[in-house]
Amino acid sequence: MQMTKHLVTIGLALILTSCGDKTNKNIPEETSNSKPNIVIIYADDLGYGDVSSYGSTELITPNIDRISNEGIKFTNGYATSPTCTPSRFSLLSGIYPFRSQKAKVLPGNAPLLFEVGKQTLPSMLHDAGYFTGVIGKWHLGLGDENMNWNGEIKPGPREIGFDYSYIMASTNDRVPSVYVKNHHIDGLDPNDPIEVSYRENFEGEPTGKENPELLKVHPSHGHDQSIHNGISRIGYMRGGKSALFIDEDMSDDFLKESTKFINDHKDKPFFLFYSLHQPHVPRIPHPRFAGKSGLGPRGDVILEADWAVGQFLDELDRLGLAENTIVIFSSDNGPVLDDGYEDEAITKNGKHTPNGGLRGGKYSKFDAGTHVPFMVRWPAEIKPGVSDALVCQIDFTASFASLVGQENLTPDSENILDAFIGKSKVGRDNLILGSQGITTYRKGDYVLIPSQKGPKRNWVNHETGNDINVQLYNLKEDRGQQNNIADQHPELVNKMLNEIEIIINK
Ligand code: NG6
Ligand code: CA
Repeated sequence: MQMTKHLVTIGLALILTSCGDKTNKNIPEETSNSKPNIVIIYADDLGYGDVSSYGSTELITPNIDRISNEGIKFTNGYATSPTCTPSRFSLLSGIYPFRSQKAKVLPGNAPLLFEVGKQTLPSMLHDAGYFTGVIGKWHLGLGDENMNWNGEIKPGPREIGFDYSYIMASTNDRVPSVYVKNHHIDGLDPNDPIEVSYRENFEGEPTGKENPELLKVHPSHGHDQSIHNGISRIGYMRGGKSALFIDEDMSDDFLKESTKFINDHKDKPFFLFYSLHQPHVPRIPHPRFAGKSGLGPRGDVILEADWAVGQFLDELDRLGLAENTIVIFSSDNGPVLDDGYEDEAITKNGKHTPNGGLRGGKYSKFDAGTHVPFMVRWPAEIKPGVSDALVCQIDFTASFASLVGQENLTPDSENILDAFIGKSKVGRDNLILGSQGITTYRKGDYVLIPSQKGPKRNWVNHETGNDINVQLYNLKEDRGQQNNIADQHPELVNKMLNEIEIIINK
């Protein structure tokens, strides 16, 4: 009798727990396990040519290669923008970055970029019964006009559809140098509050500009404000000592959180946005990886990221989840060598070609700004192969909505699920790239760069793509964008210019 009563109590407790868990509300119990888990592993500034399955011979990335070899390797995969914030914004919102004036590289104290209440990739998956999480780099703003770093930090990821978040507040080169777990700075001591400013320094605090003797890595441009862990950053901060991250440990911190996440949620469908910080500056590998690549810290942190990807894939295997988990690997924008620190990225680069023979790089209108490694693995459904279909990160929302039986409510995401899972060789018909003024237009094999005044080279010595003459390239015949064929195809140029207007005014 006693025993029965005990079992009833446990049973009731289980029922109550699952009723209280709103993440599972829309799907019947028996189908919940058949939905595939979805993981997006997102690198920061990794180029098309930085991955060995995409042709790199100087840097070997066996673990990232595993994803492309066991899934579909896309040769025409794109981020929407040659910088981070706009690309991440459109990946999560299904909105082209040019539609938002605020979707540009954000300072570390910017408010949340999203309009709360609108459908996003995580909110759509949450509604489909997924447990949704983001771990790693965020760089999409936090809070509103009442932002208090020492209090409850919201709105943020939790308000746009993530059930769990463990994020770097901004970038590894911008203050505050802390992680935010759900609504609070992780590890913050209330007796040592943190102060953050992008206008002026706090009295008595050293800066990279005034105290270069305190630095272990020196800035080459910018990055000369507050110093933490021997590295000066963009912006000023003071206090919060117990919460400050250690750059050398960041990769392990995010890996640990990500493996914990899949362990904690293995019994239900989950969506994880595992957002790596490598190889963005400052490039500070764990000592295990320092010197391993022979290409300096940029190469070392790529090997460190590749190792973390391998550990994560092994954990999926160990948990028996690999078969029915979609794993996507891509990057938020193209590569750059010197992005603000003297870290030997140029001097030790040797024969390595981070842009894989594409023209330009990070910040550029030329192809390498947005044309990135892009691979999708799903052992249960995908037959390994290579696809030339035009695919973009903005399409995850509509494509996965169709997979999980939800309606896509976002304006610019397209359902190209069949292309993502290798059932079709056809992806998008066309794609607008860039944010705000830096718009280019890809259609089939052609890419059009409208007339744009401005310098030919930027502060990192990349070609910007600016030209007063309109540019048209056929990427299939001219991968490196060497022959501007606009003069030979005036009708096509006009047609494409008109199509841009139609999409912009949609
Ligand atoms: C630039 C930074 C660069 C990087 C970039 C954003 C300077 C001089 N340069 O302004 O180091 O932080 O912004 O990169 O400050 S992204 O990948 O996050 O978009
Ligand atoms: Ca980036």
